[in-house]
Amino acid sequence: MTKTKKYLFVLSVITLTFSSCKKEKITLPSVEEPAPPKTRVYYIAAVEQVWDYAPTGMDMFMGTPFDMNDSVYAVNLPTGITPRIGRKNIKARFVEYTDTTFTTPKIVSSEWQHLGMLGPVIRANVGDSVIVYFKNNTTINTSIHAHGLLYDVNSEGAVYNNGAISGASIAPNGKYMYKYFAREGSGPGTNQGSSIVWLYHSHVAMDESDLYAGLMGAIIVSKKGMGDDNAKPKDVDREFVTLFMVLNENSSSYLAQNITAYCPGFTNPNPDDFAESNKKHTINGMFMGNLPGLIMNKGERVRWYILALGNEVDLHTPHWHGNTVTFNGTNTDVLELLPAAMLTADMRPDNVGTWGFHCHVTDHMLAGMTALYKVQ
Ligand SMILES: [Cu+2]
Repeated sequence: MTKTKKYLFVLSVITLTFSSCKKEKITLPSVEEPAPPKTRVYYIAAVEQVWDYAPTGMDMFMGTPFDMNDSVYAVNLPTGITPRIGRKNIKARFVEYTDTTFTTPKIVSSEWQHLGMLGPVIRANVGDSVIVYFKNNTTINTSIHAHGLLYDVNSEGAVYNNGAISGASIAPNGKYMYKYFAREGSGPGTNQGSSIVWLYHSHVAMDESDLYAGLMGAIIVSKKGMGDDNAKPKDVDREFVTLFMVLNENSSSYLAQNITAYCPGFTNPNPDDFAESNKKHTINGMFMGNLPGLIMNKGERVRWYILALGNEVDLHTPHWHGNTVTFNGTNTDVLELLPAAMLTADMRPDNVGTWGFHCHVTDHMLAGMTALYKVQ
């Protein structure tokens, strides 16, 4: 190596070392590109099944067998003066499948076991399109009506004088493709966090008998840049969706079928005989502490999406024991719900244990609108 070459070599090494040192010292804010807009495809069928409101056969909230009050709603009395349908009912639910053949249901992961009766969560980032391939595998007319997302009248999925020529009411065995777009207004507003929740449900009959059959679910929309590739909010570790509703089986499309199936010894059925016992006070279609899967770790960033549907009895005050939530910049442990309310609250659980999560309306609590959640 000549003297000059040696000099240049040393100089370049110094320069490289210096520049790499310089690079280390400067910490630029990480600029993350928002996930590119996607078309998210779901295959959802409405299916009939026998639903059990309390599969353990116990009042898990109290840790006891059904008491006198629980029995009104939970125990089947097939004959006698006061027949009761009990905890099992024929219902319709939205179930997610793997493709348009609607033969293989998608496996519900452990973190979403708590959805209970609810259909699959439909997700989008603002700017995404959503396509739902829908099949009606029930014996009643059904639809999907989405809140919050942008749709044209033929993807509105609702029966009324709206000029729809398709999509409003899908007959048994019918198929339909619903198309949506997550516009700015579908995502969180300036006072909201990185994601918000919307309802979707069947919207065929004005008395909502198709909805009372059990056809409902949640949509989660993340802010542009705040949702990951799967549209899950990046600043949240765990999400829960809970829907509070007095599922009145007297208002369901399947009332007559349920009377025939579960009270065969009862002639001249009069729905009034079931007026109270058919009001199932549920969280995600489960009562008396039977909802599984509300499990989280201490210190996680937990987001609760809280929904309600139903009638004038459906004013609920979900209450968490043991931990608090932040809702619209306010700390609380009780939220206020009215039918079709859609709220998003954040929890940073700091209190380990198994805690109550229930509606604080006394009558509803007594009727079993209760669950347990676990911080581990
Ligand atoms: Cu309530």
